[in-house]
This record gives sequence, structure tokens and C-alpha cells, in this order.
Amino acid sequence: MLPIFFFIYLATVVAGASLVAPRTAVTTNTCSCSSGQIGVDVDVNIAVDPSNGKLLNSTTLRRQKQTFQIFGQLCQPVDSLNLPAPVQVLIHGQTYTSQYWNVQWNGFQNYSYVDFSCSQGVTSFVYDNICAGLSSHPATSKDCQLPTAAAVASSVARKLKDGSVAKALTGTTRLFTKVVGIGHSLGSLTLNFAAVQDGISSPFAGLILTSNVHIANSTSFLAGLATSFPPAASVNPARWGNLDPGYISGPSEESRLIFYGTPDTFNPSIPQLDFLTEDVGSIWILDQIANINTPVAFRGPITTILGALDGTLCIPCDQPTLQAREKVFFPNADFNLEIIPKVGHDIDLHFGAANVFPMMLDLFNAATK
Ligand SMILES: *[C@@H]1O[C@H](CO)[C@@H](O)[C@H](O)[C@H]1NC(C)=O
Ligand SMILES: *[C@@H]1O[C@H](CO)[C@@H](O)[C@H](O)[C@H]1NC(C)=O
Ligand SMILES: CC(=O)N[C@H]1CO[C@H](CO)[C@@H](O)[C@@H]1O
Repeated sequence: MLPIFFFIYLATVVAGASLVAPRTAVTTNTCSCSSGQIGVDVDVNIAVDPSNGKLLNSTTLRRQKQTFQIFGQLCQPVDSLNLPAPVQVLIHGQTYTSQYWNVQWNGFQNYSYVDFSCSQGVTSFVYDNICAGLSSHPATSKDCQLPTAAAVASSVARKLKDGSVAKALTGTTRLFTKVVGIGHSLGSLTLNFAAVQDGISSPFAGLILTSNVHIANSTSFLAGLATSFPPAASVNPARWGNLDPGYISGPSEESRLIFYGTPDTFNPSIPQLDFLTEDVGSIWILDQIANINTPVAFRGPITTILGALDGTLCIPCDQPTLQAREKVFFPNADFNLEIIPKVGHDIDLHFGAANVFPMMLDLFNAATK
């Protein structure tokens, strides 16, 4: 049984989904968070038909020159406002939103990595991916492909550096010195492909890639989701009935247990909260997963973090083997792979997140010092 507060919260989320979120600011003693929409231009080559051929160079390409409205939130520690500082960009996974990194369920706020970081003096920018949350949902989901999502991530990083994200959300220009990209699952895939696409001109100082690895074949976790998650319009017609079938979501609470470890490793209310706040994503970004299977020129530090109970990714769940297998794709980077005991795919939503948050913050600090 969920407490009543949760349903009030959910009603707000559902009502908000059809609106353009206004610019808002919330300031506590330690942290100032401003949210709203940011216009992000992309100019990339994408597949004309993303369902026909999964490698981008094996399909006909079209130029995509488009502006996306991205919903994001900038959370800054109040004691360092306007001082030069680095920032982390957090990108969520498929059928989640920025709330994965900034959990606001009543009683579960300590699962927010954004709040944790702010309390430790670190600024975060968290946003909803294209075709998800409160960001643009184009009439055709085929406008949301992997190169598009990756271009948005890199563009957001550049806009943090040139001050325009802070200007758009707070009214005050603030130039961030360095940007670390942190992904979860599809968010990590997106940052990985951004590194492929950007080559040596990546705007990121370092990457932390949680819950994603390269796969040699098509049995991967994310590829599996593309086939097991149905069109969002059939999952919840009242909410998503107007979206084309390329927008997918999880059909049930049970379907989402694949994101979790054994029942002793997470709070029993979490799957219910997870399902009630699930969102949609573009199937085409997932279908292009194989495009990250190419070595990147990126030279900064990269850390991959995997849950030991992430049964479809931690295979074999052996650090030296996975470290060696992944390093091939990051030849010039200072690359390290960590396996975390007692957490599944949704690392942040397990009890064990309490150990992972300080680890990610240490990696952020090391990458930006
Ligand atoms: C395909 O991937 C699965 C899961 O990662 C793995 O168990 C299997 O050994 C792989 N098969 C081949 C032929 O690489
Ligand atoms: C949040 O608090 C609960 C209850 O004390 C605890 O079980 C959980 O591990 C905490 N999570 C994080 C990420 O700190
Ligand atoms: C990086 C990449 O996807 N390369 C592919 C381009 O297309 C050729 C021919 O189809 C493939 O052999 C490459 O693997």
C-alpha cells in the first residue's frame, strides 16, 4: 500500500507531462535548484530508416537539423554560487526520466544523487532525454536516434561551459570549468556514442558509465528491452495514446524487476514507485546500440560501474575479464571498471547506492581537479 502523498506526487507528474514546464527555482540552506526548458540545436546524420540496418554506416543517412526543447534542472551548492567550478551532467536510462538521478519520492529523497552531490559541494545538471519526460516528443519517434541523443548530450555540456544553461535556468550566466558526463544504462550508451561521434573534440573531461557494457552479439540487455517493452500507447492509452509505436514503456511492475537485484537488496516499495513513475523512450536509440562497438579517441578518465546482480550485463561477473574486454573500446583513456556487490541494474535505487554515491563523487573530483 502506498501512502497518499505518493499519489499527489504522481498526479503532478501526469498533469505536468502535457505542459511546457515553467522555469522554477527551489532553494534550501545548502542547495539552489532551478529547472526549465532549454533549446538545444542538433545537426547530425541519422538513419532514414532506423529499423532497417542497425549500423549507421550501413543505412542511408539523412541530415537532421532540428531544435529540441530539453527539460533540465541545475542544482548548485549555495556557498559556491557564481564561483568557477566543475559540473556533472547526469543522463537517465530507457523509460526513466531525470528523476532517476534526482529521486523525490517522499521518504526516499536520500536516493537522490543530485541532492547527495549538492550536500557535498558539487553542482549537477540533470535533464530528460529526447523523447522522454518533459523534453521534446517529436511527432515521429524516428527523430530520436542515438546520434541525436548523443549530440544533445555534448551540446548541453558545451552550453554549461559557455554559461548559457545557467543563464536560461537562473537568469545569471555561470561558466562551468569542466564537465563530467555520468550515465545510467541508455544514458551511458548515449555518452559512449557521443565519445565516438565527437572524437578528440569531446566537451567532457571524464565519463562515468553505469550499467552499460559493450556487447559482441544481439542478446544484450538493452537490445532485449527493445523487444520486451511494448508501445507506450498500449501501456497507458490515457497518458501516451497520442505517441507513435516507436515510443515504448514497461508493461507492468513485474516487467521492471529486471532492473533490480535480489529482494533483500532494495526497499520493497521501490518497484511500485518505479512503475508508477515510469516514462517512455524511443525504441530507435536502443536499436542503434551496436554503433558504440568501435574504439573512441577520448583521452580523459572513464569508469564503468556495474552491479554484481545486473544479471544480463555482468557476464562473466569477473572484474579482470570485463576490464580487459571493455578497455579495447577506450584505448587512450585511463579506464577502470568497478563491480559493486548487492546492486542490480538500477544501482541508485538499491540500498547499496549509499556506497556508490561517494565513489562517483570521488571519481568526479579526480576527473576535474
Ligand atoms: C552473447 O552474449 C551473451 C550475453 O552477454 C553471452 O552469454 C554469450 O556468450 C555471447 N555469445 C557470443 C557468441 O559471443
Ligand atoms: C536511504 O536511507 C535508507 C533508510 O535509512 C537506507 O536503507 C538507504 O540505503 C539509503 N540510501 C542511500 C542512497 O543513501
Ligand atoms: C563502425 C561500423 O559500424 N562499421 C561497419 C560499416 O559497414 C561495414 C559494411 O557493412 C561493416 O563491415 C562495418 O563493421
